[in-house]
Amino acid sequence: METENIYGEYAEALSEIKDKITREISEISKRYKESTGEGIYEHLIARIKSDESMREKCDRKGLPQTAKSALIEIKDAIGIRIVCSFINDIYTCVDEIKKLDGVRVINEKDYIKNVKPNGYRSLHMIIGYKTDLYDANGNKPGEYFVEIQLRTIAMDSWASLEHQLKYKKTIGNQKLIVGELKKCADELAGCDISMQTIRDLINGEK
Ligand code: 0O2
Repeated sequence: METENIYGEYAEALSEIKDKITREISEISKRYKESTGEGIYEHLIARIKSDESMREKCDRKGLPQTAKSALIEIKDAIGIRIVCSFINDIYTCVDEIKKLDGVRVINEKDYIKNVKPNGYRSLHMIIGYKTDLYDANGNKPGEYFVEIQLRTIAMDSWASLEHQLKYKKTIGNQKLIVGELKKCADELAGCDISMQTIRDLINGEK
């Protein structure tokens, strides 16, 4: 028997909203490029959390596997990752996203200022996004949630490698590996700061 996708009748709306907000963010970057010559980010990836991952997340959080859990309780069915060249661009991007029509900030976690103990750096934002479509609470206009992660290229490479390594079965040396990963994260963070300084010097900012 074929099981229905956890997002059920809302699957199409999710995809529409993902594309719409992606377009709006890329418009912001285009505008910046027109006025400053540089885009606000290097690249952006948008995804809908897979049915399997969402069901697993519902289980992990002790929630029933329903569209309501997936779209109301869990707020990262739509995920957008914005990878910026420089640290300051992350904060500019955040400010611009907050100004978009229909956006409401639900929460913001700054793991750049408050680095996770393993060295993970990134800025996470959950936003509510108003739409003419029905949401899983039965409201129209409805509200869908989007998780936005913003990182520099260096933070992104570290997170991708750390994510890969986490799933590798390691026999021993766990402590050493964790320590080395943290060292890499801190060294990369140092490079991010230097690159920002170089850019500011070139642009004549203090
Ligand atoms: P995926 O497949 O990446 O989407 P919650 O989202 O409620 O389960 P929490 O802790 O409140 O958990 O969320 P938080 O801290 O905002 O982190 C959520 C996402 O950030 C994770 O998604 C990862 O993508 C990323 N992340 C957080 N910490 C780390 C880390 O130490 N290393 C790496 N590589 N990524 C991290 P998921 O849920 O793992 O799934």
